[in-house]
Amino acid sequence: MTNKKCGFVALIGATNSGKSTLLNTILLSKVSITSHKVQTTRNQIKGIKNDGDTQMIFIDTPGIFNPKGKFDKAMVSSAWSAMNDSDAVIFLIDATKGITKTFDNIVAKLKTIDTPICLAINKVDLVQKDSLLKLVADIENVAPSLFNQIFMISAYLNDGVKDLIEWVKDKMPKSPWFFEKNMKTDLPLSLHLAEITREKVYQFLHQELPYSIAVKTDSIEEKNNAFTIHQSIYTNCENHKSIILGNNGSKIKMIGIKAREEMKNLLNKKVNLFLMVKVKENWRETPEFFTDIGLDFKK
Ligand SMILES: Nc1nc2c(ncn2[C@@H]2O[C@H](COP(=O)(O)OP(=O)(O)OP(=O)(O)O)[C@@H](O)[C@H]2O)c(=O)[nH]1
Ligand SMILES: [Mg+2]
Repeated sequence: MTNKKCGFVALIGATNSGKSTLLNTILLSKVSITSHKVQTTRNQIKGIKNDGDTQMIFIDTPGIFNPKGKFDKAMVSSAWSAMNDSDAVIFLIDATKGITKTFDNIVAKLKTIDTPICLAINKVDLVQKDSLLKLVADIENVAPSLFNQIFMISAYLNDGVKDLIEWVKDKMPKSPWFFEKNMKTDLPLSLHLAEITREKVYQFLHQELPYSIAVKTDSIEEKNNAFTIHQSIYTNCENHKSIILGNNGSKIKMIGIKAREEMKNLLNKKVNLFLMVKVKENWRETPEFFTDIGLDFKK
């Protein structure tokens, strides 16, 4: 008889609450991109954590927000589907934001599932203890007995995360492992590399621009102990294209340097990276931009 346990854990929360940061902290490795801008994660990103006989498959999801267009809707429904298919749910909230409209929306959905749910109040490094205690009391008022347990964590500082992992471990069902022992993620390499570049674009660009950006890996070639990678950065309009390029190409150059550095660490080989900026006005309505990252395109 096997003692193996294995299950799926959905990380659910408002955009910017720190879900991707938490995933990377749990894995002690960067798998999911993060940024201080909203709507960074666009699809489900799996991170695999093994502890003894237990395999925990954490699913980072797009943040919950009020979706408008087709692409937004596909992102949010991908988060809800992760929640529905999981063996345990971690609901992450930002301690500095408290109880918001999104909190109420998520609580309403959580009430419809039977899965064990814990609440992780994140970014506790940014708030006073008094206000935290009040927040917990308020939450217990609005959602009595919904949460199996409440944790106070700082995903960024890796504070309180160990106890959270123990909670998850305890909730995993008996099952053979789904992934090999040394796998950290099932993210295809081409997508992983595109995400790295998207993160760097976010770092270097003005607030509203990220929304209009998509990155695709066009080719990956390994030769003479080095990788040659070609990628396209898509944007909605010519104006945004010039912003991404910067004066004399200064911005795209910085994006390339930073992305290449991270790719080199991931691949452990020299990397030659070629970035092209392209305008595709309606990429948020184009099926391949959904399916490439595993989102459902609905007509
Ligand atoms: N001070 C502090 N900042 C944090 C903490 N956790 C996350 N952050 C920051 O919060 C911002 C958002 O983090 P992400 O991990 O990208 O948030 P997310 O929930 O994945 O966001 P979406 O993908 O847009 O839904 C980043 O700037 C993080 O560095 C924390 O514990 N403390
Ligand atoms: Mg994220």
